[in-house]
Amino acid sequence: QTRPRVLVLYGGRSSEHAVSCVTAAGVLKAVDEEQFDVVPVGITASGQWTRPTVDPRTHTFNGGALPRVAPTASTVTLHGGADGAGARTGELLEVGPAGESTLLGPVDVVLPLLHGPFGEDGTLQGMLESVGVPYVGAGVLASAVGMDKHFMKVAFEAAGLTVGRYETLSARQWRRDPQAALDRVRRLELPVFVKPARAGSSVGITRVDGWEQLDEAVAVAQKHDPKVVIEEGISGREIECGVLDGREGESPRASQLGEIVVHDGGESHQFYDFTAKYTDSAAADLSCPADLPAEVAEEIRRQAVIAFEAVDAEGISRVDFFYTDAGEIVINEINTMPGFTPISMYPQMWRATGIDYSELITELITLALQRPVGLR
Ligand code: G1L
Repeated sequence: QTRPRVLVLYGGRSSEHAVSCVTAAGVLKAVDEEQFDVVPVGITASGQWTRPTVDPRTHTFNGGALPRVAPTASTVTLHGGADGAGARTGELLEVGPAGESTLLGPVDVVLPLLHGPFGEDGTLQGMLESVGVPYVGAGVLASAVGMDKHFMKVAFEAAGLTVGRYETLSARQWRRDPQAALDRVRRLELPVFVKPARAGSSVGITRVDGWEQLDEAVAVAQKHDPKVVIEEGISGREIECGVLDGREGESPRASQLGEIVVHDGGESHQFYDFTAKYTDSAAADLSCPADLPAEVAEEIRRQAVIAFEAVDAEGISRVDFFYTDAGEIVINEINTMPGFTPISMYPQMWRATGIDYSELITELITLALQRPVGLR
């Protein structure tokens, strides 16, 4: 019996290249090699696909991360193929500097541990759809929606979830009448958070406490994305829930809840930065399970599954909420590619629910292998 061949893609063109390398190190160490035949392929910051020059599973690196993916003379490509029985698979090929090619064999499923910068999300998924290879996680539309703070809210509102007050400044609205756009924003209550609509890792975000700061905050956000979202600040506890898809037609499963506990000097999650999110010297801790009345926790878990379905997510998502002092549950965002190192929130919340990191990886790959390619 042959093990399914899993292509682990990491690195990539986004600012989260380094995060992806940390994640890949964790995943490659934990993946069950008795069940899966793992093939790691790195993507450089400029988009070249390469085979790692050292074996990332046996080699130990500084800080436990894989090194940034560096350009090499040979390039790896993935294209559509068929197995002996005519079933679709992916085929990996390595093309050398003189154009000579080497078959690297079939790929049964892709585990994409990366995402593109704004505007690009869902693009890797689209490429995998057209090749015809199944992959772990959300599809094209859900990946794009999960990256877009505006359309995410539209989907949540349509599903009856409560979102905070917000305004969107599209590039088109800004070109047409920036003054009208700013007037619309000034109807919100201060403080507001000005954010690029589709940038990852909390870059380009400004907290605005007086309207005289708005123009500059919008300019900063627009450097990262021509579309900007302005959100009213919400004061409340920050509660997260991990959602893991159900097996064959079963409902998605919600984890124990985690609470982000910001300690002294730390800013709230609405604002916290790359360091706080991805290093363990963070200004915030996760408390799991969150100390909440049972019925509140149950309701948040229920809403997390609704949010997952509202954006048509698949496989995995982390859903973030505010639980206000008035006892209101307000959804903040969904992340279809949550932090996924062994110490990230998502794996921690599932550990507290009884599924460890290796089991989680097995479950995600198994879900992807069971999923049909194409319309579903
Ligand atoms: F493949 C999964 F499971 F869907 C998946 C893919 C990517 C889970 C989590 C992630 N996250 C990351 O790759 C990242 C946080 C390193 C960058 Cl988005």
